[in-house]
Amino acid sequence: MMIEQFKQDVLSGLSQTPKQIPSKYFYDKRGDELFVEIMNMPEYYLTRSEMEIFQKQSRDIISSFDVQKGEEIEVVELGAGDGTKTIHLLYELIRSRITFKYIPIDISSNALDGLEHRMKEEIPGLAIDSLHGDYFQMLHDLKKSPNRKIILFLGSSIGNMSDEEATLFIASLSKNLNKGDKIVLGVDLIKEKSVVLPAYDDAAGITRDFNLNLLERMNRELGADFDLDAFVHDPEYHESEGIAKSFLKSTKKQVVAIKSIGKQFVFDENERIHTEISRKYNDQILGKIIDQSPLSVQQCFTDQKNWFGDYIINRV
Ligand code: AVI
Repeated sequence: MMIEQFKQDVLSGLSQTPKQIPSKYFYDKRGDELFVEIMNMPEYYLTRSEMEIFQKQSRDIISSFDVQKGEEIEVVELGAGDGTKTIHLLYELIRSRITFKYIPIDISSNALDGLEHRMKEEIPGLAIDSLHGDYFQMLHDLKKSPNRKIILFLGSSIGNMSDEEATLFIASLSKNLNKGDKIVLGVDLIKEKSVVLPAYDDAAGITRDFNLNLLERMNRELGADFDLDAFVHDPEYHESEGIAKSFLKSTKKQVVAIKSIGKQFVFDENERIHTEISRKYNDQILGKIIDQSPLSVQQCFTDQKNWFGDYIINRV
């Protein structure tokens, strides 16, 4: 099923001008490993900046939740990752004697198993209920619970959506929330090119490998014959637009065959495949996205350099 979708997306993406492939296909086993390396690179400030916010401001973040005495809440994390930021928030909830359940949701059951194991080890007695599946389906099921929910969507994950996709995502999210629920939305903030571009064009070439892995994946899974030496990683960022974009650029005129699709694709010299956008935000851009939904921004926590923001958003 998954492979059929992959074939369809590659066929339609490479038949378009300009050519494109959805960035979700970066994340096979190798892609997941490379992304962990990316998060540890000196140039990739995003993870460190958001970590600083959770390390230093978890108490204030919790105050913003406005939990009443005796109230029980549910902390629901979308795309839970490794939980290294969230754990600071959970520790602080315990310190504040707030009764809560932690509910990570992910489409990867592997990721969830690892997270649940680690969290239980770090926080004995933690009430954790991990849910495997589609975010919106799971949130829909959770909507019946009488407890107020805090939804965590961290790590600038929303940045990999176009503004139209983000608007739809936020609208679907808000439909599955009750009045009084809150969202903690982690976004990378618009800033100068000299900071942003190196995060997507690191000196060690890890991001290049991450991007090129998409071609390797198509070779492996779709029987394509991409020559990895004939494509280069080609990232760009314009501060006025606030979107980092990654491309794979063909260094020569060439024809690539994809066996399982039964098609050949012609690449001109310097023709590019658009593989990813990483949208950077400010108050106005976020405002436009939540404008048409029953949500309002309460406040924003930023790191000391003002590079990353965790917005507290209310379902009104
Ligand atoms: C997962 N996502 C938020 C990362 C980002 O910064 O857009 C993916 C990434 N792509 C290249 N480097 C990191």
